[in-house]
Amino acid sequence: MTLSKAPISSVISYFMLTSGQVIPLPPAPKYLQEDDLTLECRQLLPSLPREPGWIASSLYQYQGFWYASRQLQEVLECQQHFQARDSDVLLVTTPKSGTTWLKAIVFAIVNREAFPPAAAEHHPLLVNNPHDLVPFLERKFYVDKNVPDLASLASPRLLSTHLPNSSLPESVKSSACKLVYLCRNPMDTFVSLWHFTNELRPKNLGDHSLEDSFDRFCRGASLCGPFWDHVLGYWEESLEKPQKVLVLTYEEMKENPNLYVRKLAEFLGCPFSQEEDASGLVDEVVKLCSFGNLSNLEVNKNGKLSSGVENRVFFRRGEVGDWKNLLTAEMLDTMEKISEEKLGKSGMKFRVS
Ligand code: PAP
Repeated sequence: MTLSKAPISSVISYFMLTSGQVIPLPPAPKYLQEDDLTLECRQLLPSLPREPGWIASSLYQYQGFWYASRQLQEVLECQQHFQARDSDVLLVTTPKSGTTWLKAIVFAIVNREAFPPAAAEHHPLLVNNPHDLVPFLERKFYVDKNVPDLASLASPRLLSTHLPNSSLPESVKSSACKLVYLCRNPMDTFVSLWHFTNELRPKNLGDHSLEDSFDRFCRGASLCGPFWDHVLGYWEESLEKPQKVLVLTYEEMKENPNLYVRKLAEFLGCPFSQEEDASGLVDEVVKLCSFGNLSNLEVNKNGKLSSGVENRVFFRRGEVGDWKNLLTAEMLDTMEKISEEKLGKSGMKFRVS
């Protein structure tokens, strides 16, 4: 085919080579499409503070936190339509804090009777990415007729969100639903986010510079940032309502996963019985959900989410302290100062290495 003769339409994007030849680009994956926003969202965007995006073109600040335009539309929709039930469990994270791992663990805990973790070959986690088993509140459930509505899910529902505490839908605050909040030290969260967003950016844009991304993360202009305000909101809520909100850190879960699997089961009202514990069920949950196990499954190596994101990008190294391979002593110092300033008085602390 002669590339320069390719027909041009408004639907397909084209790329012009230096030779003057024009080649069609494959359609952008769903998570990069920004042209199908609701009228409400399009009208709101121009009034919001704006920063360059990490994956899509821009981030917008809404109720104090930063979102890409598609994500913002989903936030608006779930704030307007989501009806929490008393029996709901919400898994809450800032992006790259261990969402995928938490989803797997809690799914395995609450479904352990129907799907015993040891019955390995029949477990849903072996053939589904955890994001497909625990849906986000802020997804296109309310407008996309191809996606089942959250209201059609049977109770008790297991759901997730990246929303900050102050922006949760009213019904979450007024119902007796439970929230598990998992966070991770800001250095590893930032490094994981930097790798993740570079994977998802259109390849022709190249990688984000580490320094510029670091500066933006520290200023709060990152996906669902400011990171520290996100953490503080849930930390304070957990002190006020310990029966409703449980705060865990990635670092403590990595150090002693069995302990936190037990804690999670207790908090969710389904503690492991002595017999279950003695039979090794807690160990089985930990093993099933381990980085080594999940990251090696076919579905997580080659599958894709409906948003077009490849499952493999949710599994990189899964370690505490990987930031040491990338961040300078000065960057660490900057992060520590911000953490002290924002969280110091609250009592919330991260283990750094
Ligand atoms: P999300 O918020 O976009 O869903 P999330 O799952 O929070 O992403 O972040 C992925 C991180 O969790 C990755 O960290 P890394 O970049 O530092 O490696 C990923 O490797 C890690 N992760 C994924 N699954 C597990 C797991 N089973 N155990 C421990 N860490 C995991």
